[in-house]
Amino acid sequence: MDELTTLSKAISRVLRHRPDAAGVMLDKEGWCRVDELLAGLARAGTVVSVEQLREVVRTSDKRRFALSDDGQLIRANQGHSVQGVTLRLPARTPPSRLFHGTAAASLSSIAKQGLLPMRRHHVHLSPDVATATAVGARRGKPVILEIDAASMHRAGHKFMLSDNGVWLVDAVPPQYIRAMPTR
Ligand code: HQG
Repeated sequence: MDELTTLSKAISRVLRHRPDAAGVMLDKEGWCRVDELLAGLARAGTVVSVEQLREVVRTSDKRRFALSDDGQLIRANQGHSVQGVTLRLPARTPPSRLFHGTAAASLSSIAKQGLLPMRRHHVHLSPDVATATAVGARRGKPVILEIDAASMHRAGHKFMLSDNGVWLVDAVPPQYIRAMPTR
């Protein structure tokens, strides 16, 4: 793994899951002071310069992080599990179909329960099959689920779009999920 990826993972962990591990506080929308984050990471054994941090933000393939306009604050755009952070994203009308990549081993449980956020705050849905495939491939050979977002939306489910293009919902009931044929 290259150095920027290692740093990106360390920063993701603090900003999404474990601010306490670096001894930093996130505000209600997930923002953290950059100087506090760097000091906290250094205390925890990962020394990162402001320039490296900016490079991580700039080069993140999924635009995982956002810096405030003045550069003083940073947050993860989505993916949180930490208590007390609520992204205030507006409700949006989704495209008629969305996709979710998962592992074959999860299918029977998903068929019964639908998609649940598991340890995160939301279920993450992708706008295209290629992205869903990459997400699912993190767990081995991916299985792609097609989500009938139009029907869900009509039924009153709230959809939000993160700043980096991930669609977020509280859950997806089984009746809106269809497994796509594997290619
Ligand atoms: C599965 C990455 C059994 C779900 C990606 C997934 C994404 C169930 C896993 C972001 C289930 C949760 C999120 C049920 C859901 N029974 N399994 N009822 N409901 N699952 O990592 O969507 O690189 O929390 O299918 O790109 O895989 O980190 O969610 O396999 O955007 O920036 O439970 O993480 O972004 O896993 O990935 P995750 P995800 P980063």
